[in-house]
Amino acid sequence: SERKTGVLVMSYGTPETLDGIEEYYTHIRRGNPPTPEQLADLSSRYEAIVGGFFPLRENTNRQVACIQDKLDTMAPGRYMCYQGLKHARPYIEDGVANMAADGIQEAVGIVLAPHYSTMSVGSYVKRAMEKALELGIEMHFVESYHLHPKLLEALISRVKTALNAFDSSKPLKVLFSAHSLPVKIREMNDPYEEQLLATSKAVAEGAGVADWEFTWQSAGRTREPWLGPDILETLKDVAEQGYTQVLSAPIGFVSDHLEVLYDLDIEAVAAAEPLGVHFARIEMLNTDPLYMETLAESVISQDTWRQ
Ligand code: FEC
Repeated sequence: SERKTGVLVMSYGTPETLDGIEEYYTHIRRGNPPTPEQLADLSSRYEAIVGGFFPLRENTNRQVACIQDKLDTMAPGRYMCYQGLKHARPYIEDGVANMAADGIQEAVGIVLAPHYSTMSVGSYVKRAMEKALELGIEMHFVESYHLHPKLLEALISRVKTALNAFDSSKPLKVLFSAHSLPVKIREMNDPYEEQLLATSKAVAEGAGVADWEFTWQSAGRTREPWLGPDILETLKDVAEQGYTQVLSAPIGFVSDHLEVLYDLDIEAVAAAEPLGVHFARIEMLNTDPLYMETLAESVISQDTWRQ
């Protein structure tokens, strides 16, 4: 048939230029502009990361193009991908409006984050759903894909590869991590923690890793309590226990971006050094074909209009 199903691929978003950081940060803070100190601090983190100031934008663009390719292979002519970002243009609402402008009537939404939380994926879905209702598009959503066999396979192979670079005669801890969220998600019966532990356990088993822990990272700088322990605390603990090597596996993220290139590669590496711990991390998924297939297959499985 000629009618295409829209695919709204949603991602966090990043500024386009250094001048755009303030608007971006204000959006993340739900309209409250950051103080000059907060703005300077965030700008300096962007300036410190390698791979360009804002690698997330290119990575998201490439991911969306690769998902389109996979969908074209699996179901030629059926799908048309659109991008929708949480905190930058094109915003989620722009992506839905672009679908409507192209005459799309049915669409599937998916987020470039494998685990569901009401505060993460849930908020993307809510915004897309509201705009879709307004514009008369029927939308279904992939809420999580944290145990998709191809996602696990891609992560397991990264862990195995990274382990080869360590000294097998010295104690090593694998630290799985994800973005922390406010502790209040526990009162909402949120599946986030359980899903992250399930991915960690499956990847550890698949890679033959017996000695691992899950820890949080990148907690927000607000007064409310965030889920812990933070990876910087966990590093101190494992050093005290006699570990001299840590493999970091940030399974809650899928791209090279600030939370990985700064919080792990700069901040955690600097914290590990004086503790006598060698800290390295697995490669991010980016456009790994198995990850792209995970996304394409998850989209197709939510496309109930297919005959
Ligand atoms: O490379 C880039 O430009 C963007 C990197 C980036 C990713 C990312 C992913 C997640 N976040 C999540 C939750 C929160 C909550 C707050 C929050 C704040 C920030 C700030 C920056 C930032 N986040 Fe983010 N996040 C990224 C970047 N995030 C910058 C603001 C400064 C700071 O605190 O460092 C707190 C908001 C508030 O004040 O109320 C909550 C979650 C994810 C992973 C899932 C996803 O990708 O959606 C959850 C990438």
